[in-house]
Amino acid sequence: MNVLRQKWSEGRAGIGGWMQISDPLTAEVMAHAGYDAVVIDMQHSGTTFDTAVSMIRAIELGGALPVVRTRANRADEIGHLLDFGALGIIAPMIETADQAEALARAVHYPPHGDRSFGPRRPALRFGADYPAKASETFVTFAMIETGKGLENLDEILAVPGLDGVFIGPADLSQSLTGVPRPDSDDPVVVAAVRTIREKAHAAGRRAGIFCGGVEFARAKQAEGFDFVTLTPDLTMLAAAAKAAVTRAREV
Ligand code: 3PY
Ligand code: MG
Repeated sequence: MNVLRQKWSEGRAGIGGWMQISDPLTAEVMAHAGYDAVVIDMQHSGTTFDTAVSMIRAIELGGALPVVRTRANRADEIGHLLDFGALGIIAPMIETADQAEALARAVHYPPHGDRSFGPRRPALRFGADYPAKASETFVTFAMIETGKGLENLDEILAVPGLDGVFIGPADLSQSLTGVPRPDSDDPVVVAAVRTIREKAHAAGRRAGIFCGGVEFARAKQAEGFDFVTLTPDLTMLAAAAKAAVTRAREV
């Protein structure tokens, strides 16, 4: 079973890593750290398709679920990533039910969608009957990260074929308050984040959220979020490097 579904069936949240560094070895290191899933962020990194595929393999090797936050809500990119082993898709900037429907159609084979047949890596791993069980193997999230997405949330949540919604707090905060702040404590953003979680759960869907820091992630988990992603790799590298240099200069 997809490890995120496994966690949810146990009433627990999935913990994700977030990768902006475009490198397979780093992906393997991240996966070995013990995250349930590691998300390759293709929207805001330099990660190309070929590198993403190598990172997907490395994440599998490290024992975590390979998930991709795609550059856009595009069926060709999404199908291609599923064909090469992504077991989770997070599509950015979903603002309407039509866009959510396009996402659902991109991930599922007919009759529930339009995914074109050619599962190069999943066929190796899941066997000849992969097409019949494909939809069970991956999870799909529509990102809610604008005021418009929030306005249309009820219609988006009513679209079949998606596991849930995933909040992009920086874009959401930018859209609602004019300032892009992850982990925002602005009351307008806090209320929107709560509304998205509550509505997702009322609709029988999962709620995930990007977190800049671990304390924010702990708080969101305690509130009932089903999937939280922790500090991005690049941010952790920058903080660790800076702390080491600062300490070394103290002599
Ligand atoms: C956001 O916070 O807007 C995201 O998309 C997370 O990277
Ligand atoms: Mg965003």
